[in-house]
Amino acid sequence: MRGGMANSQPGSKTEDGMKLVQRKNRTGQTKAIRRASRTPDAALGKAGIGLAVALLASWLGLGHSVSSASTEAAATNTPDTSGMVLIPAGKFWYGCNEKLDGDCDPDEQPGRWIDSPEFWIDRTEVTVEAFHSCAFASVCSTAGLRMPFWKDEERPSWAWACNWGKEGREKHPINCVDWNQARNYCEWAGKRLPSEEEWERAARGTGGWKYPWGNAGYGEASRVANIADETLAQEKPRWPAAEGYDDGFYATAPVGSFPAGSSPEGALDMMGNVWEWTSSWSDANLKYRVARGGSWANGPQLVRASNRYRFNPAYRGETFGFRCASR
Ligand SMILES: [Ca+2]
Ligand SMILES: [Ca+2]
Repeated sequence: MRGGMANSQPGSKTEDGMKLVQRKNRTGQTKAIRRASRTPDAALGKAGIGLAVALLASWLGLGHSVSSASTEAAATNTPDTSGMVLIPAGKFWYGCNEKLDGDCDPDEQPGRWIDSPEFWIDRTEVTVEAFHSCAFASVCSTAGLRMPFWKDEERPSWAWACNWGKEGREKHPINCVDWNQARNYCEWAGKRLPSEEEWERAARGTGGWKYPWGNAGYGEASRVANIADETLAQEKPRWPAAEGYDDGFYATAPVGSFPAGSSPEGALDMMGNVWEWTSSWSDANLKYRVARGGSWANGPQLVRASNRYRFNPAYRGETFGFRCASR
């Protein structure tokens, strides 16, 4: 089983994310379901806001007042659908399509037709630039955005992959972001996180495609998504990258870099780049949130429209990001 985090080594059982059920990997090892003990600790609070402002001022080299920024925030709570795509209401195939997908996990089965209401979803993952606007408005906390955190530890060796504050990554997805930070951003934007059902509908259309663009696999289609590819494999030869597929990006790519990977309604990067937090709990105990879509650090087995993964909502992975939805 490949971990959701770049830190996880291929074939190890040390991934921070947890698949919803046990299954065997390609070498016959049984995936372990671990129980994470940490609770979300990055919820927005007064201290977080203060830190956010301080970090932001440092990042910008500016000294804007909080009061004026707060006024700006108050005016920014009506969803702007110009950067969104409309997903029409109707039935769609949800979960594994066994006719064409041999990589399905048990938690994707059984596939079935379900109803979906009309909704809007962001065309792309939320960018560093967009998140910055929320932080500048003193609404979004920037706590920890420069440091991956998972398995109850900070991961400084992967801090380079966190996009916040890195010159030239303004159009990249905000990552190293926990679930609460994602939810707070969407609320500030007058939106919300999508449910995993909505996310899957937006990713694959109605007819049970394996990917947003259809059923052609990586290497068969053109450059369709940023996943673990030949570019990554040049640096990490042991990584479970897609053989024969080169998207040109080692880590995250600017959002919208793969128009050939568009969903039927025009959503981009539903596959890869960063995992996307959803509003859905993965379990009755309300411990884990479901993330979808895989990332730049994952090989083809995990980067499919019906694949599901669960994460401790406190984790801030360099492979985690999000997009928002709205009705
Ligand atoms: Ca890549
Ligand atoms: Ca994505």
